[in-house]
Amino acid sequence: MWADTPAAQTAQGRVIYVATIEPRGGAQQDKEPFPQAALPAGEGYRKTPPDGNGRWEVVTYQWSPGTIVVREGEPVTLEVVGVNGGDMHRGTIPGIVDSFTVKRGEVTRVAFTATKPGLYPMICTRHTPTMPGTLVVLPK
Ligand SMILES: [Cu+2]
Repeated sequence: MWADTPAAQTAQGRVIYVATIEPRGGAQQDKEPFPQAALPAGEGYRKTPPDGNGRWEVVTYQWSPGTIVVREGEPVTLEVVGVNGGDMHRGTIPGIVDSFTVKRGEVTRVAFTATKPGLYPMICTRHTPTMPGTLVVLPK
């Protein structure tokens, strides 16, 4: 079983530690009224109306850190731990990494060597539009 998990992929080069996180806020309706305006569409935002106790909440999802810097030609491994944001994230870095899955409580290792300098989005296709990170590939 262990051999089949993503974490079994061998780390190569520099290891960069990343987490999926879920910033969360809320208030009591009587002190801070629930904002009625809808948030932009997509699973990347979640706003919960006041519950029986008058408590309302807002949640979003992020990669932490949101900006990752590597060098052209440098072998790196992202070691991504699923902390929050639901049970699972579906990641992609178009042009660099086709897809990877991050599950809560597990580490997914994403090994790559970027060969072209530039800015690449690191997207979670489940939590759009709020979960884009940026992979910065510096020229050699
Ligand atoms: Cu996500």
